[in-house]
Amino acid sequence: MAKLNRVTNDDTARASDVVEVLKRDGAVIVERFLSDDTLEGLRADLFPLLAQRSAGRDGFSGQRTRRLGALFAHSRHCAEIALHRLYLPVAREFLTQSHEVWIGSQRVSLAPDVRIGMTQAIQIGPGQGAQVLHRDDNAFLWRHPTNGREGRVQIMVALSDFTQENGGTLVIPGSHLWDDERQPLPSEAISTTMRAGSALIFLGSAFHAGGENRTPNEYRTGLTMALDSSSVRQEENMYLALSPGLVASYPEEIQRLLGWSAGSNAMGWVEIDGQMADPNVLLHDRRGEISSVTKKNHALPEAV
Ligand SMILES: O=C(O)CCC(=O)C(=O)O
Ligand SMILES: [Fe+2]
Repeated sequence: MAKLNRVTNDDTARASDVVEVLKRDGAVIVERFLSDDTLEGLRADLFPLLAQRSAGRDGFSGQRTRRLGALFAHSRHCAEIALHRLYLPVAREFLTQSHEVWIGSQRVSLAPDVRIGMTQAIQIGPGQGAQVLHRDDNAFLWRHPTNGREGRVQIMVALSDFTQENGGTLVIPGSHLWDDERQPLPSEAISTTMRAGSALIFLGSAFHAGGENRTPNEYRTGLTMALDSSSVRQEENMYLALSPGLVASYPEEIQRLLGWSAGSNAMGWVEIDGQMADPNVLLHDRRGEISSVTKKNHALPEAV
């Protein structure tokens, strides 16, 4: 395949269109993903902070690449990306598949929720060489082929134009279907070319890398975010990156996506008055409303 497939974010585009391409290719470009106002807002919030960051200290991070994390602390527009109608429902489709398990004598169906696993603005500077091809779900030691059970659906939103010359993300379409023995080759990768405001969505199992920036003075800036299954630990430590007060200032859906939730598979509970409780109540000082996650979510038998 010589190029990545595209879906345009217009009135007719549906999440299922994005899912279909992702299942087949492992990656898809969504054109006009952001409104012009959101794009301008993100650039105004993040570019001055990126300018103050040092470049990476190792080859993978990129010695001519600047990175900025904790993005929900730096731009409230991140919420629009996480909740986007062509991203969150797409991620849910891949990440929230149910599993049948035995709990005592009961056959119970458990499904993970979605969490924001990491956020990062990445600015690739002139002279930066290509990053090595990798899978982002390596962080979870995920096995491949995944047979459709993905751990991550990642997005790379272009905050500047992405070109073949300035380091547009390299992707190997179809590599999400490969096993763990097959080595990725640079000759198999193609560049993501897209206008600022468009986005590349790719599965955690797809091989990709930051591209080489061969321009004399052009910076390539992208905002990446991961939506992960709540059955894995978040890669970025959100509980240290974001203060509880800041998280509380976002809508409850974002609070839960950021990890302030025990979710449906009881990952992340906190003990309150002897109960394994949903931590979301601590953000709002609603301790009186605690509910035990084991009772609520697992429908456990009364006595085991
Ligand atoms: O900057 C990019 O295009 C991709 C970077 C990347 O894949 C990573 O740092 O894991
Ligand atoms: Fe990556």
